[in-house]
Amino acid sequence: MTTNGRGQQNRQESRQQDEVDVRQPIVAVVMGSDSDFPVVNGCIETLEEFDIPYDVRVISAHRTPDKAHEFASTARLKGLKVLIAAAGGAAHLAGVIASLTTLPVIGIPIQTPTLGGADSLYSTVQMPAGVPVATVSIGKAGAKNAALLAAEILALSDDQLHDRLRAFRAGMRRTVAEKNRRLRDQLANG
Ligand code: C2R
Repeated sequence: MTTNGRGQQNRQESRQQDEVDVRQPIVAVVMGSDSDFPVVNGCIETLEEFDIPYDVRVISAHRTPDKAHEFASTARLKGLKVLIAAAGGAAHLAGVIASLTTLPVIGIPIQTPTLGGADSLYSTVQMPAGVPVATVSIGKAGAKNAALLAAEILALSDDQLHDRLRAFRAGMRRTVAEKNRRLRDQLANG
């Protein structure tokens, strides 16, 4: 599966249905199985929200080691800037990818029915010194934060993206202020 990012909702709405995003992907999102997709989708939606061109694919370090090797070792040459890898259980995908590239790698630990995702978290985060994987939290919050962290890395050299991140934070502040106001009104009015 390969897909390019299509931008914020208002941008999407202003685009024609058949308009193709031909920009070079700068973020790659890989997952160990399509069963991870319901969680990883939150990451993809956030990349879209920030208008970051991305590529998505299923690759497994365990089940398709040759593909994982080929993907990671050519990622930089292909113009990718940040790699995001989601996996569950014995989640070696992010670590293996990180071992084959100097691009920043962000790991998303996927929740598991047996151990709740602690297995995925530990096997993603506990990298030996020398090969970092920036590991986010288990599940949907982590998936969203992986995209935000990628955006923050890219915004170091992209002022427009930085502006979008600042606007996102301002929106969050307004939402929290509104929640605070509503709760206090509710409590004051019994
Ligand atoms: P299936 O649903 O296909 O059986 O996969 C996937 O990320 C998924 O969460 C079950 C789980 O296996 C994980 N998986 C890994 C790796 N490859 C697949 N952890 C890997 O290479 O690390």
